[in-house]
Amino acid sequence: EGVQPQDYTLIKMEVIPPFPPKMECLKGKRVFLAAGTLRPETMYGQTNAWVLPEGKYGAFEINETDVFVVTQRAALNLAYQKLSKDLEKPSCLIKLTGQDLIGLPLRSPLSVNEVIYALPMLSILMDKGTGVVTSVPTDSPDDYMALNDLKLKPALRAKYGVEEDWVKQCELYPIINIPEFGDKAAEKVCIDLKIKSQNDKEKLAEAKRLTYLKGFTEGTMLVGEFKGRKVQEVKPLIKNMLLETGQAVMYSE
Ligand code: A2H
Repeated sequence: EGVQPQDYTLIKMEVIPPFPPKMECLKGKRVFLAAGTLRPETMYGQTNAWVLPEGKYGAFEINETDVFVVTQRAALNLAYQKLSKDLEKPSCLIKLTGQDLIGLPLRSPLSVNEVIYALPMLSILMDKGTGVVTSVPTDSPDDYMALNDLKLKPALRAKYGVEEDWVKQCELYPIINIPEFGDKAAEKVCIDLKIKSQNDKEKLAEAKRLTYLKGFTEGTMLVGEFKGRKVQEVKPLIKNMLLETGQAVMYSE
């Protein structure tokens, strides 16, 4: 881990009941995949969630009603940050793998799609954030390439039991304009840099660097209540709106 603390906004992506048999013991609880993001202003463009298929997750009680699906490591950090039913200690109701989560239907704040699905991403790090990521393929090169892989490769879908419909509904919905890169910055940069797949680590790092900086300094919102305003200006406003409405919590590590 780095020396600098990282402050993530955790987006509460609610699992829509009924739960699958594996998760039956969670019946009656509000269960969320909690996705760590540094770009809360992009949540309008969410198309799906990402999990690591072989990753180890758990369903942890945050309070009397809410359960977060995250890594054990994140649950421990959350407990130290007073986000646990028990004092300074995670309360795990059930262990799950990423594979168990694939295909779960979710309702996520600000997303245009009413229902989105959890899908596999192979580059997820289990020692960063919560191990759950929300996908915004218009503005995140990693998300764009992981989705592109699933769209183009039936064998990859078959391997992880991904239905074509879960991927087909992930249409790129423009949310931010960047003068140099247009309305779908991640797509443009991935094409320009000729990135082949989600495993193309070096080029993806360059794509991220380009879009992350420009998105923040030069981006303008195309949707939502802050349409027409600069990303830099509205990012804290959107973050606070999500926090105040209980649709997100802060998490640092
Ligand atoms: B970001 P940093 Cl639109 N493994 O959110 C891999 N990636 C992870 C992760 C994990 N365990 N936890 C979080 N992330 C992703 C939105 C977004 C993000 C956009 C554009 C860029 C971007 C939608 N996905 O990040 O290493 C999350 O994706 C570019 C850096 O802590 C999170 O923000 O700096 C970001 O990486 C955190 O990365």
